Amino acid sequence: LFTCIDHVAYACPDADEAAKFYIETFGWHEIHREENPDQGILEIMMAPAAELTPDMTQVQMISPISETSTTAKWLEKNNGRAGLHHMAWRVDDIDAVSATLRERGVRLLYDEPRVGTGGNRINFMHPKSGRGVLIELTQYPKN
Ligand code: CMX
Ligand code: CO
Repeated sequence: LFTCIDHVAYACPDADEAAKFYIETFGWHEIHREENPDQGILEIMMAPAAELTPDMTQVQMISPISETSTTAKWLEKNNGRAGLHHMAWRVDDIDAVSATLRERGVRLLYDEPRVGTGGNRINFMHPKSGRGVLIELTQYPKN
């Protein structure tokens, strides 16, 4: 059911600046960027190669674009310090995975998946269910 770690997310006040650092210092590539008003963030997907290959793990740079976003709250609680924020597992069928996880007592944040990066369907396991780690589930659009 789980394919791979789709991305690890880094929350910071300025995702653009963080992406620039990865490009200039590590030679990474910007794969995708978008503003997600539902999540209140700017997100930039970075990868070690210019083309995303199946199963490649990305780094997602996120920064708040709204003061009320959960990412703004997270940064505030972290005294403005950037750091690792969540990891995301790529899944084939988020509805089936969610149902199984719920059966097993895992707390998911949303009743139904919401729209994430590139139109993916996403949900999150609460950090209390993820042993202290916020875990995202992400399903790519089926073509
Ligand atoms: N990683 C680990 N633990 C976290 C956490 C994180 N990113 N964010 C919060 N927590 C912990 C807190 O430390 C706190 O623990 P204690 O109760 O032990 O102190 C607890 O969770 C509650 O935290 P809070 O600061 O009171 O925050 P909220 O309950 O208001 O919100 C959460 C927490 C997870 C529900 C909220 O951040 C959320 O809805 N996240 C999902 C959406 C999201 O992260 N969007 C950005 C990324 C979008 C994307 O990747 O596409
Ligand atoms: Co994410």
